[in-house]
Amino acid sequence: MDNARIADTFDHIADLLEFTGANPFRVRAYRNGARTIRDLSEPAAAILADENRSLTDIDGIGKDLADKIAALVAGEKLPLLEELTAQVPESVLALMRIPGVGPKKAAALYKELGVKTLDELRAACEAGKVRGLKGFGAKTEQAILAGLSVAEQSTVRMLWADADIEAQRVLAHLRGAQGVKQLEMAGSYRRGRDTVGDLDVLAVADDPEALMDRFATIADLETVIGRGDTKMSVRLSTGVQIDLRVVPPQSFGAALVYFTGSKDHNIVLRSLAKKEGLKINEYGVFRGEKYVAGRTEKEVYDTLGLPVFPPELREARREFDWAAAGALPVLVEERDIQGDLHMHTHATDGRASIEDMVAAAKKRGLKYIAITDHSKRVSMANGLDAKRALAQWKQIDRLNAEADDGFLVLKGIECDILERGGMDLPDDVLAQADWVVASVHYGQNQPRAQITERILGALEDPHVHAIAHPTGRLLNRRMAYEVDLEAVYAAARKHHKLLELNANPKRLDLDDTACAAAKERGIPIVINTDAHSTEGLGVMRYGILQARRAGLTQHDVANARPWAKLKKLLHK
Ligand code: DGT
Ligand code: CA
Ligand code: CA
Ligand code: ZN
Repeated sequence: MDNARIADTFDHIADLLEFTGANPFRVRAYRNGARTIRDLSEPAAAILADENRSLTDIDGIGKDLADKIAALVAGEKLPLLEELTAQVPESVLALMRIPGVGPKKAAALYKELGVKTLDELRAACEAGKVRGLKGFGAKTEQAILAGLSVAEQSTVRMLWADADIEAQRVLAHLRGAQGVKQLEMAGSYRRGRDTVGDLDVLAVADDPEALMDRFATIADLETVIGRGDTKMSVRLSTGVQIDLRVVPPQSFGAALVYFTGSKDHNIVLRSLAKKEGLKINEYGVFRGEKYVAGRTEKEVYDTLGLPVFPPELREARREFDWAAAGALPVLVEERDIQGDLHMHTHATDGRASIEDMVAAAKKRGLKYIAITDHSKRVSMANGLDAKRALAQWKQIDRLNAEADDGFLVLKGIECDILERGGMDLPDDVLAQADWVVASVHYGQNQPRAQITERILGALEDPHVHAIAHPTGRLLNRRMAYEVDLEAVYAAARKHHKLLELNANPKRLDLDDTACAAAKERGIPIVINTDAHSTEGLGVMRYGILQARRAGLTQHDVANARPWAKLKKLLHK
């Protein structure tokens, strides 16, 4: 069992324990264990296999957890998990995963109202029964209803980052078949959508049967949903569905265009083709019955006098206008990024030291970073008060003074925007930072006007430089809070502030359409990783994908320039 699955198992145990009303310390031990294992930089199995090392050497892993990890790695079942599973009805598990519910509230709903299923939960909310429970209230009831809608969608769409792991595995596996000439992932995965419904693979192969036989041997296969002469669909045990299509070489480009989509992009293509007296489908471009093109995407787009659109732009948003004007943007790339301006260290809820983060950032080719630990309001993460922030910045001053390679560490902070409005740290402290990102972490259920006011207040604050994860969404888990983004754009523009595209694959916030709107209004976007470990710096690419979908160029991305130039974007 790999680290991610071990961590999921521990999280699951914690949920079940919490549901059954177990000791909170025991619950927390499993949650912390899950986090530790998830962030481990090597497989737990490797540590177990090394007789000179022990899992208990890792902070937060005691004997009990270590034994359970060993059992899981050995493929054994955990008696504790079996026991808990027997106590908790299956359908109740789905209740706990509703954004805004969680194990404790699920237990109350189950015990007090007898709610066992999502349908019963919706009915109870709609009947106004939930608001009467201790610790719930009308607002919670509203939040649960909203969460139910998120949950209904989230059962089918995976995060792009998770889809990527499966996509790479599928491609690697299929490449092992004899006579594969071309292989490409299409669909929403190729377009870089923040979430992906299913994977669509296209292939050219000498022997389609051999390729499909190979497909049937992929690890974690649950069922073959269907198989024909040139098409096969499977479902993996993770629930991921994959469609494979084998096409003749002269159709590969046409099929790639067709199955990359989006559907709306294809509709525009077909109507443009019609105007030229052409017909375009997944087999090729035709004039009457005569095949004219289809071997490559370029051949297909050439027949319509169009450029080969980067897949990220194929959403029938602006791409055809841009092409008509000969002004297709040159999209930002990860190698354009010079700095990363949002990350945490072990001073708060990160796992690495400043020095570790600097070394990892240099390895990634960055020229500067900002250390932005949490401010004190985030007590759960041991947020910094004024004294600790100032001490950390002194340490950064020393690091910069010792540096001989021009790498710059900025004195930063992720300062909370308080529930009542205003910043979590005093002006004279913030004034000493090089870089301040402001965030809403608490009071996310406040009314739209109130949350908007808080964010506008931060944008007006002369010490704040950017708003982090401006809508607070967590994909598949929590919807964006209510906020008037038009007002936020207007204030950001007026006060020369930046808006973040948080690259964490669970956030991707601002999303692609909001980034495009910000660009139109002249607001630079800063793409940050919000890393909580050295590995966390690797999520930059997910942010880049969304920036590309927004049509952002190198110029539109603030941190695709040296710090000295970025500073000029900011009004001091
Ligand atoms: P997903 O899987 O929901 O994240 O989104 P897609 O875009 O991957 O959609 P999917 O898997 O249903 O189909 C893949 C592509 O195939 C889609 O982007 C465009 C093309 N396609 C599928 N069905 C149709 C259709 O009825 N008409 C047209 N024009 N294209 C289609
Ligand atoms: Ca798809
Ligand atoms: Ca599909
Ligand atoms: Zn952060």
